[in-house]
Amino acid sequence: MDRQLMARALELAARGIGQVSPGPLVGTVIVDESGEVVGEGFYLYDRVKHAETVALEQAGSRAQGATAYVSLEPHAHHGRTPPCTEVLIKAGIKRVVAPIEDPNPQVSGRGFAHLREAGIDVCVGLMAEEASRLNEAYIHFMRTGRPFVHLKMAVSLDGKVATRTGDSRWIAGEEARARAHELRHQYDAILVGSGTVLADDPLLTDRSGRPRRRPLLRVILDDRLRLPNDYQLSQTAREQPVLLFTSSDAEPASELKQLGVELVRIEGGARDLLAMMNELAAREIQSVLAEGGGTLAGALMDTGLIDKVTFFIAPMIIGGLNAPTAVAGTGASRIKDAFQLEDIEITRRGRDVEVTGYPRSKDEG
Ligand code: AOF
Repeated sequence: MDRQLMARALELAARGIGQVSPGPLVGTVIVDESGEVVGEGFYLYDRVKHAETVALEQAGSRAQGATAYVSLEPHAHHGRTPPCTEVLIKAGIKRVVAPIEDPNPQVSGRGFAHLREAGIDVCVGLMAEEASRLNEAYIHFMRTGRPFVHLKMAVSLDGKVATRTGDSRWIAGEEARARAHELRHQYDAILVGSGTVLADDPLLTDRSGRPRRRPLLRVILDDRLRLPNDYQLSQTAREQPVLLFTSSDAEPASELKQLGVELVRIEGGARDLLAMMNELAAREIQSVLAEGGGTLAGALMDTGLIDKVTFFIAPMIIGGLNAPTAVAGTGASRIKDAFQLEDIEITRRGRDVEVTGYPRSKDEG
């Protein structure tokens, strides 16, 4: 029973996808003493109200003596809202079931302590893995102060991302490409290297059709400032933000600026990806979907900045020694140094196979 209700709280939390960053996804279910669900709620950043408050308002007086299933530790500090712990205590909640602590240093552990001090029975740990996964970007952002970086690539069986002439449309089939748009919806920013932009002239928008709080920030790493003015990204920069990182201070910048492209100079360019991530974090970008190409993927990999990986593998062999592969950079010198994945999920996407996983030893520093 507890598990089913926590699963429901997580499901409610997920309704906030695209609308909570830089905050967490939170869902709440209130169940009265007879076992009836009397309130449900989830968090949306712009609604301000926290999940617990939404659910308690629905429950009204029926919250007296009830159990609250909350997908994240209720916060005990004054943020944009009064502490949720106080709201739960005042409503007469008798028991709180929550999977994990809130990694926000202003909260972590204090929410549970506050509830216990008020005599509430607090049960922690149920579905902790699922709850951590759901909020992986928030947790990473809170702990490291850097955005969560998910590398997504589409490759052939022989690991190529294009032919020797640069043709890449399409390696992944329709289902895999639809899935890629689902992924875009979950992220605050999309990141690509200028090589990919020059080759594909992409739009890089979220076409999931679902609501987002902030537009998907389109981030280009363009060391030599090669983005042409007449490309889709430059031409649509007024409607949807484009942020270009470059190490160049060349002249064409002024025209791109006029088109609405925001330029940020980082001295080291691709060699200083950390500076780029810090700049994104300063803009409250909690998560980044990196979509290649191989040079960017290699640089991210060599710098240890990848937190999650999704490869769509298409059943085709492109061949050619000079056809680009998914990950360039320096790479591993020995197999034992290769980037190993764990917690792997393998899913069929039409005729393609999706492999998603996490780096084996994650640098949380
Ligand atoms: C909860 N329930 O629904 C949410 C929580 O002031 P805010 O609204 O921006 O939120 C500040 C912090 O409150 C946020 O970083 C996180 O620690 C917690 N969010 N807590 O109990 C909720 N959204």
